[in-house]
Amino acid sequence: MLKTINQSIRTGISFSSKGIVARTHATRFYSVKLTSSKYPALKRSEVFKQLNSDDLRYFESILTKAEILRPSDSENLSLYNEDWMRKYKGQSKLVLKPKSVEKISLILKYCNQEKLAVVPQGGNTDLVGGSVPVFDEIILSLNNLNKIREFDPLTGIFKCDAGVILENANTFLNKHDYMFPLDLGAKGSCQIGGCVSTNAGGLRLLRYGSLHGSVLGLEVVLPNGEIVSSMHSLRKDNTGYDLKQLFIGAEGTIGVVTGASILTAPNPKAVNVSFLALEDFDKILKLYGKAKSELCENLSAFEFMDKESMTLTDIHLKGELAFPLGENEHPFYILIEVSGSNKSHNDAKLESFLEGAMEEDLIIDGTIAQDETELQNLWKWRETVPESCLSQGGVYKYDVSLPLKDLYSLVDATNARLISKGLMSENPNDKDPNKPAIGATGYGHIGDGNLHLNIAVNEYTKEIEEALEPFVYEFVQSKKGSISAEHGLGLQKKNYVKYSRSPIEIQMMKDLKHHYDPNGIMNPYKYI
Ligand code: FAD
Ligand code: 2HG
Ligand code: ZN
Repeated sequence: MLKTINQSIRTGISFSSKGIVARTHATRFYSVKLTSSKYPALKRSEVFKQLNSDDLRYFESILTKAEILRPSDSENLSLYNEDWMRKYKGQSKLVLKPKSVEKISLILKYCNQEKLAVVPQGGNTDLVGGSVPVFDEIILSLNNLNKIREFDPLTGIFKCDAGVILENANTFLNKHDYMFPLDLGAKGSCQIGGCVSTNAGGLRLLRYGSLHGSVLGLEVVLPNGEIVSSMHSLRKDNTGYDLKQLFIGAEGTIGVVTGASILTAPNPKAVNVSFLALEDFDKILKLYGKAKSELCENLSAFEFMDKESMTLTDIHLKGELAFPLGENEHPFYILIEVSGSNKSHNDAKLESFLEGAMEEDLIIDGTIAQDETELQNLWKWRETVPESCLSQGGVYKYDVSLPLKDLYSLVDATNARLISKGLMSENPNDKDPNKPAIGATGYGHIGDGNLHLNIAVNEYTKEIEEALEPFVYEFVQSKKGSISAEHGLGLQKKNYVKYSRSPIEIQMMKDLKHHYDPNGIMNPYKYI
C-alpha cells in the first residue's frame, strides 16, 4: 500500500494552462515521411560518393555476413533508418555492425578515402534526429561492440565497449554494489557510447553530476581511422587539454566513441521515493529550496510533471497502474527521491521534510512508497511520460534550460501560441479532430533547470512546426536559456544553434570539425 500523507484534497484550484484532452481511441500512426521530402531545402551533398559494388566488396572483405545488413536481409533496415519518434527517416542502404574497434578503424579509413558519409548509431533513442541518416549515409551501428572490459571494485572505475546497453552496465555494477552514475527512461535501449555522445543528463544529474565529470577516459576512432586509446583511470589528470571532453556531446560529428572509462558510484543502501501534488509552480520552487537545504546529500532526484503529462501517461498506461494520488486533479506533481546508506535515517529525513512542507502549505497531497514495487511504480509515472506524449500520433519535443523562475512560462506561452494560430482547441473539452495539436505539456528535471516541453499532436504538420520554430528558441533566448539542455542538437536544431551560441563559438566548433573531419563524412547535414 502506498502511504498517503495527506488525504485532505483542496478544492477550487484554478489551473493556469490549457488542459489536455487526449484521444482515448487506438493510437494512429502515420507512415514516417522521408526527411528529405519533409525538408526539401536540405540537399544531398555532391561531395559524397554513392555507394557502389566496389565499396560493398571492400566491406565484405573485412566484415562477416553477420556484420553487414543490406535491404535484401531479413532484419528490417527501417529500424535503423527511422528515429524513435517516427519523425525522421533516412534512406541508407547499408548498415555495418562491426565487432571490433579495429574493424571500425578500417571502415572509417575507407569511408574517408572514398568520401562515403557515415552516421554512427547506438540504441537509436535520440530525440533530435541525430542518430539516423538524412539521405543515403552508411549507418555504423555499435550494437556488436558490447563487452564489459574491466571493473575495479575499490575505485569504482568501470570500462566498457561503447555498444554496452546502459541497463546492462547498471545490472553488472549492481552485482558489485555500485551503480552507473546516469539513469534515464531509455536505459533498456540506449548505449554507453550514445549517452556519452549526447552527454545525456537523465534523472539523477543533480546528485551524480554530468558525464563531463564522470567519464575518465574514452577510446575514439577518428574519421581518418586513427584509434585514440585514452581509457584513463585517473580522477586527476591535468596534462594539457582535456581532449575527451570534445567527444562528450559531439553527437558523432568528429569521431566514433568505441570505449569508455567511467567513474561509477556506490549503490545506495536505502532509497525512497515520494510523489506529491502541488497547486502552483512557485510552490515547486519553494519546495525545491527546502529539499536542498533539508535533504542535502540524500536528495537524488527532484522531478516535476504537469497535469497534462500525467493525463497522457494515464491514457498510455491504459489503467495498468492506478494514479498514485487517486485522481489526477492537481496542476503539478513532484517526484522526490532520497537515497543514502541508512534506511531509518533516510526515511526519517524524508518524513520530517514532508511534514514541514505540509505545514508550510507547499504540498496538497502526497504519497511515499512502502516497498520496492511501489517505488518502481512511482518512477513509472515519471519515466513513461516521454513515450506517453508520443502515443497520440506524434510529438514535438523541446529540451531547454531556463532560469527556474521562468521554467514553466514556456509551456503556457506555447499553448497560447498554438491556440492563436488555430492549431489547438481553446477549450480543453472540445475534442475538435480538425485541430492537429493536442496541447503542450511540461515536465523535467527541476534540479537541473531543465524543462521538457512536449507538444502532443495527432500528426506532424508543417503548420505546427512553423508555429513552434523559431518561437520556442526565441523565447528561450529572451530568458538567457539554452535551446539544448541534454538531448543535443541533431538535425532538429541545426538552424538554431545561434540562439544559444555566439558567432565565435560557432566558428570554433566548425574549425574543430574541419580539423578532425576535413571531408565532413561524420554525421553530415546535422548541427555542424
Ligand atoms: P543514439 O540515439 O543511437 O545516438 C545519439 C547520437 O549520438 C547520434 O547523433 C549518434 O550519431 C551519436 N552516437 C551514438 N553512438 C555513438 C558512438 N558510439 N560514437 C559517436 N557517436 C555516437 N536523454 C537525456 O539526456 N536524459 C533523459 O532523461 C533521457 N530520457 C530519454 C527517454 C526516452 C524514452 C528516450 C527515447 C530518450 C531519452 N533521452 C534522454 C535521449 C537520449 O539522448 C538518449 O536516450 C541516449 O543518450 C542516446 O543513446 P543511444 O545509444 O540511443 O544513441
Ligand atoms: C526525460 O527526462 C527525457 O524523460 C526525455 O529527457 C524528455 O522526451 C522528452 O522530451
Ligand atoms: Zn530529461
